[in-house]
Amino acid sequence: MLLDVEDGRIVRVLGDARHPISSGYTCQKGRRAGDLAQGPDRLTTSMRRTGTGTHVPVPVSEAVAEIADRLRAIVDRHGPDAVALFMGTQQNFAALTPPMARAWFKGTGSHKLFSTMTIDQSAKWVVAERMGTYLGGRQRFEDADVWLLAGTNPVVSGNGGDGDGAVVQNPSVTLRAARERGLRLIVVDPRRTETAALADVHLAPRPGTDAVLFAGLLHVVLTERLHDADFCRRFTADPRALGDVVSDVTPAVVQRICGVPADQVRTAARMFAAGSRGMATSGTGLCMGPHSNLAEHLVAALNVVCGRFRREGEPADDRAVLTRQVPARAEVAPPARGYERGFRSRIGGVRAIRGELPSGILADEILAPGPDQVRALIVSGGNPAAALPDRGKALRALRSLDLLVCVDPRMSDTARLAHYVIAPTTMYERADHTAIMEPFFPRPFAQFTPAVVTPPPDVVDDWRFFLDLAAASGQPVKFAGRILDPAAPPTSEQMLAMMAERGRVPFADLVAAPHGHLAGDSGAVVGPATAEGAGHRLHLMSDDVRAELRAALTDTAVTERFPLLLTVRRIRETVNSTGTRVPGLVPGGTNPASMHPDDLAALGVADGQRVTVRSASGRLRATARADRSLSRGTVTMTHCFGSVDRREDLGVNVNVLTGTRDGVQAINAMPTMTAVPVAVEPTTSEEDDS
Ligand SMILES: Nc1nc2c(c(=O)[nH]1)N[C@H]1C(S)=C(S)[C@@H](COP(=O)(O)OP(=O)(O)OC[C@H]3O[C@@H](n4cnc5c(=O)[nH]c(N)nc54)[C@H](O)[C@@H]3O)O[C@H]1N2
Ligand SMILES: Nc1nc2c(c(=O)[nH]1)N[C@H]1C(S)=C(S)[C@@H](COP(=O)(O)OP(=O)(O)OC[C@H]3O[C@@H](n4cnc5c(=O)[nH]c(N)nc54)[C@H](O)[C@@H]3O)O[C@H]1N2
Ligand SMILES: [Mo]
Repeated sequence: MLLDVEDGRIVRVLGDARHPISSGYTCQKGRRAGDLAQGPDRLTTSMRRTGTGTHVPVPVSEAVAEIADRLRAIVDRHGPDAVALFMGTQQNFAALTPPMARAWFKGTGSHKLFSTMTIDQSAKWVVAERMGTYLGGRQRFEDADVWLLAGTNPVVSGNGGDGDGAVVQNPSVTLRAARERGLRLIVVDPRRTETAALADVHLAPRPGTDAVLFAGLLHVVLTERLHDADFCRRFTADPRALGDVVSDVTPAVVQRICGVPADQVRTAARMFAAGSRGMATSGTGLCMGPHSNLAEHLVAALNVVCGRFRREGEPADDRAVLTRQVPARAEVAPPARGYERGFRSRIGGVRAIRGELPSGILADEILAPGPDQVRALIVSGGNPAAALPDRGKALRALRSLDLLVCVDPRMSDTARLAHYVIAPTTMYERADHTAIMEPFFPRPFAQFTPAVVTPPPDVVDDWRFFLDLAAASGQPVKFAGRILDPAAPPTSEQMLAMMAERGRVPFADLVAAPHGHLAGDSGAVVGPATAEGAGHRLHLMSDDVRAELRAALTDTAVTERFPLLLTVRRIRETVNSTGTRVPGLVPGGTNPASMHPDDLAALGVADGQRVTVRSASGRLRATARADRSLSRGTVTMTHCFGSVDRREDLGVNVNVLTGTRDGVQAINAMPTMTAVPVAVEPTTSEEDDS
């Protein structure tokens, strides 16, 4: 990005046309970075909550000392598991924050670690734990001739699931160019999204039925023998078992359950299998659905049976530039089912997966009495008050805490409930580099930037808060292999240099390249299997996966009471709750409930009229909007709007309609946040006033 800074203030933000990755592409949120960093709601000091619930400024050193005292008292009485950390999405946009937040947390001795991964795409973790992982790397977008995107809308989200970084840089231009060079694009989405409009084939399944659809795609690939028999033989344990399980899921069954015409299922399966290279990748539309772990498993299985991975001797994925490159090998890490051994929560016996407890049980961890009940919560770069399912319960839980600390540059919903709000620097006020963004770049690339705007006097870098808190609590902090001395802490630049020590570009080279550094090919290739690894196989089918498919085949989500399905939808102007408060950014200012015009007409509702949306978990009011891109029978609303302060007109929080009881996934306690059964009716004007 190029910034015009006058008198220490950002006056203009532009894309950098000389940038080798972005070529100057920006999104509107990026161009409004000045408003995000220095708008009227930007916190310029940390805050302490008073007895009456208002917040008053507090010097950050005082806040840290008080927080450390209160944490110590809680741990002395209740033990370390009474302390929890919630790591939000924006924590990942500063390279130093995640490792330092984790380092502080490790020193507490608590098991109560939560992040947004488990209300997002933790199904991908479950798949790796149940199926195993191929260690040679995935095929790339740049030389692919087919790609399938399911439940992701990268043209708006810049995401593309766990897809390839090449898809998400300037996504609509990239996808168009790929199609011009011959790539076939298949999109699976109940909405005719901005991405679906670019596709060769758009399958629009009934929301929540993707598992059946992917079972049907696998059926076609396996019965027509379009799979990669060599890859299956060498790297999978049980291709036959998968074939047996999907043998009944014919295109006709898919048509009945998913509403996708049988011939389209065949066309898509053949098109995907006919491609010589290319992956199927999926996003929140699958990972938030009612059978998310199964749907993800079957997407992964499709990639496996089509052999969409790099073989021995092929160039390895070498996008690790500042981080250590892990050698790629043509072998399998077998399924570990690590979640069968992780720390066991007293809430439903759910276990930690990859060291984290699922955020779907966070509110219960706080509310349910028990010896290790969570009483103190530190929130880093997240807004759980807005993001957690079952908004009512989430707010009750956060309000009941003995200590809630929120590190956030704005008074988010969570900050408003917090005892302490720590005001951090924002992105142009701190030095940073791209270590944790590497997988999102299309090519090996790295960039460093110093701070270019002077922060307000009493704000701290996020990482410093965690170091200072550890120091005040008497905990040592280990970073990049050494114990940090809190009395003489390194600068952010020194920390960033330490973090990049095991990379392949010297830090000085990075500093000398203001437009970023293309690292070039490393020359690494996929190596042969080790003696031990040669015996390992991917497991495509197991008893639990088989049982999940049986359940998905008989699921009937819509009922007379809730005849419509609410689906997730992101908009260009906000990233979760970020941007909702920037004046003039969101068209109309709030989040409408969008429906197909014929569905609105059937309900007797006009475009722009107020409606009530009900689910088994709650009800809310919203403004109806006609939207022809939607399939009949679906309603979309964007999440993370609304405010705990009723005087603010910020739309309404859709998590009033989601719950943590019904449709929760086994293993990762992932709630259903898309394909939620709802009913919509016109709101009378008296109702709306109340
Ligand atoms: N119903 C429904 N619920 C959902 C979703 C959905 O689709 N539907 N999506 C889910 C998903 S995928 C996610 S990831 C979660 C999002 O959950 P969260 O990550 O908890 O929510 P965000 O709104 O992204 O919170 C980011 C916070 O970080 C703050 N922030 C910005 N910059 C900085 C910084 O430099 N430092 C610090 N410390 N803070 C900063 C922002 O002001 C904001 O308050 O929501 C989930 N909830
Ligand atoms: N502009 C913007 N960008 C963002 C974010 C943001 O809030 N705004 N959030 C960031 C975050 S935290 C995340 S996790 C990523 C998410 O990135 P994506 O997963 O790409 O998120 P969405 O754009 O909501 O796309 C989800 C798609 O799933 C479709 N869908 C809904 N239900 C179903 C279903 O049952 N089946 C299928 N097949 N599709 C379904 C929706 O119609 C929608 O088009 O985006 C990131 N990028
Ligand atoms: Mo997310």
